[in-house]
Amino acid sequence: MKPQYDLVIRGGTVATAADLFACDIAIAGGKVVALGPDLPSGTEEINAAGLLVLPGGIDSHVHLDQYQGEGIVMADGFETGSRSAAAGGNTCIVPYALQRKGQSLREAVADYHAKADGNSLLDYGFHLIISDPTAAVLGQELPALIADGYTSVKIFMTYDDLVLKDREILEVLSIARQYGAMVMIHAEGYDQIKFLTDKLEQAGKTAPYYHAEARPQLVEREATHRAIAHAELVDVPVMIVHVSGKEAMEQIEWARARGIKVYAETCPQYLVLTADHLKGLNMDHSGAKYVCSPPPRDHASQEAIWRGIVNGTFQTFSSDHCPFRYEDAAGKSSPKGRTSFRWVPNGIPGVAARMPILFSEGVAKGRISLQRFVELTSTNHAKLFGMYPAKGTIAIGSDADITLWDPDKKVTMTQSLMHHGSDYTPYEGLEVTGWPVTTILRGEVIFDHGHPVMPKGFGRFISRGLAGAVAGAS
Ligand code: DUC
Ligand code: ZN
Ligand code: ZN
Repeated sequence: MKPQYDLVIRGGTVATAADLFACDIAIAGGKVVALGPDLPSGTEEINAAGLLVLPGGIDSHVHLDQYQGEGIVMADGFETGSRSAAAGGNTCIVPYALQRKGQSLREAVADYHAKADGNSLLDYGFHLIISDPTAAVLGQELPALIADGYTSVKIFMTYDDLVLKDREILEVLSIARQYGAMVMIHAEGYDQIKFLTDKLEQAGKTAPYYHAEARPQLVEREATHRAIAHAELVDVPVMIVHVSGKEAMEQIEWARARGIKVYAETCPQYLVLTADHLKGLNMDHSGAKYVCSPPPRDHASQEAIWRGIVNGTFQTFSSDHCPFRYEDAAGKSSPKGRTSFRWVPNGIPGVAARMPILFSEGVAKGRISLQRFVELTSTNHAKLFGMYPAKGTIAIGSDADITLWDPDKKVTMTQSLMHHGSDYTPYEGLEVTGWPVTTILRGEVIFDHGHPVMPKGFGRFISRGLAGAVAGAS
């Protein structure tokens, strides 16, 4: 008899954000078409006995091929970045299309399409980074782009090339409110950072570690509060990204208690790294490998972040993959970067490490349920960024984006497993339990047992809808 389906995944344990059940999954035309026991045969069959069958990971905070200033080159474009994401169990990423000052937003989006086109192994959308909110950007380009499926925007409260004034933030928020876009906010205050950086440099404190001292939690707390107050004034939901510790969390929890709609994201670096990593070996330049913003904090902050992961303060867990090479004049070791932490490019790779770290530290250690893991790594990203239920779940009619996960596999994280363009991983040597073994996008195996299977370019651009509701967020 002719097989009824393209692919049947048999004998696994399926986890969604809501349920955990044993069943087979039948796939046809890239979609899930049947769920149940003992399904008829498929042209291809995968035996998933002993494995978890999860919605493919969605990482909604990834930087690829993004301009970082003269002479600095990001270590991943769409080919290596999406391959690394697939190695880590992801089927969809949402990188940024960065508007440079003076540039039209449309032009920025066209540039990033050209970078991604034919290169991405995974499906992808784009968040817009607005650095120059001119009248034309706010009045025409942004509304038109939101209508075209670029339904989220990131804005920055720091960085010379990106920082927006408070008035500009308010203007972006009010356009987002009018057209229904989600605004992600990088909440660290520009002037406080500049002030502290100048003082540290004057005192001769230029090693990478002082990056952390130039951006203490207070700086993040102040900006988080200001961002929330702006959101309250305009009456629009916002998402505070890469929350690093207790002080920013308290602002978010305070706002939620007042009925302000604030979503929050955290990342693996705030669970397994601390500022001590920035000290390197005796305060040498190797600390630059861990320079990211906000910086990793201390053990008490890690515990606070866990509390927020468990109790629902956080809706998403993303990598903030922002990769540079270490032994490279165009990366962490630029001649200028060696003179002061001020010039070390901010960001670390993590798109392949994100899911294994949360699974191991969260699920395997009994801190969170498998359903919460799925919510944090996939479902809520799809809901908040307008891709649900095509993405982010396993249900009849959804895209067959599936990760087969070995919950018992013990792995020592190491550079060669990351498949990224950086020459290091900040998680080198970390022992984890649980690892993605097969990544399936729209019914096709794209990465299997450590190897890419599909060629680059298999991924498609996703025009996204507006944000949907997320359980647990006020
Ligand atoms: N902000 C990010 O979101 N990513 C990397 C660097 C940064 O400052
Ligand atoms: Zn940021
Ligand atoms: Zn980022």
